[in-house]
Amino acid sequence: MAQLTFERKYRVRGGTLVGGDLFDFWVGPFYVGFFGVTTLFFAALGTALIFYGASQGDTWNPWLISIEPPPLEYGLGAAPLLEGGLWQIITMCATLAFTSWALREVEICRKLGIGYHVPIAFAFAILAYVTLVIIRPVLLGAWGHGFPYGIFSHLDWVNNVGYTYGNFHYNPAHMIAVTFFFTTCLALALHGSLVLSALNPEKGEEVKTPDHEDTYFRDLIGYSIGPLGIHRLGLLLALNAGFWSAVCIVISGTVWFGIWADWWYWWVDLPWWAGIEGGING
Ligand code: UQ2
Repeated sequence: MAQLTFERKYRVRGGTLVGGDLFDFWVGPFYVGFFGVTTLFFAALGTALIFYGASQGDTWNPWLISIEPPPLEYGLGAAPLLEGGLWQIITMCATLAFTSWALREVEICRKLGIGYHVPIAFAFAILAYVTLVIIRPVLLGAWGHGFPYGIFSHLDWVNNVGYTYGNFHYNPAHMIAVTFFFTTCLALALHGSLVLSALNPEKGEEVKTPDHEDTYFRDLIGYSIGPLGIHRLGLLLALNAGFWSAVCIVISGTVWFGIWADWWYWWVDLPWWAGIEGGING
């Protein structure tokens, strides 16, 4: 069936978490629902506040516009609008918009009777953001530890936080996260290329079956993870990339305060090579 004809078939009532039938309708191709309304509301309010904040700043250069979090002195208190208060409200709007979007995904899953894989995956992305602007600032005792909402300014923030802890590349959770990001790229490159090689033949040629895909990797490395397995693997890799990113930042300044390179002295300091000749402790 063509997209535009089968869509109607799946427009079933119910599955809503909130609001019953009240918002259970579509606008064009879009399902609305209670959380469609809240997504739109918080996204629009947050965006409007970003523009208001920009109008109160000293530039309209899109690279330089920045909505700053409050100075550290405000701790976890509410700040005046133009001294980080806007950042606080925008952060709330963003978090509620993202969460609403995830719950709208849940409602659509329920309508269709499919698994919750997509909202669960999105929840990891939300977790990464919330870790940066809520969880870690709360643990450190000041909203000022959140990152500023600007293109260059957030890059400066990453740079400065990185050097505060020496060099993030020595952060073990950062290492794990980066490894997952790269492995995710490897898996998607393998998967995307393999599927296209079989499903997108030259003119006049026939589409090949999943058997061809399995056989390709059996021939190459003696193992195929399978057409379902590759998607499980891909999801696992991607979720871990986001998760370990959140771990990497939340442990910086909460469980480890110094430079990350020093963390590795646990290895150098292992008792069984204390005093080895020529060694660092020798
Ligand atoms: C596969 C398979 C697919 C795939 C890919 C593989 C038919 C269409 C890419 C091969 C993947 C393997 C062997 C796992 C690689 C491991 C890592 C950590 C990247 O077998 O089934 O389905 O797309």
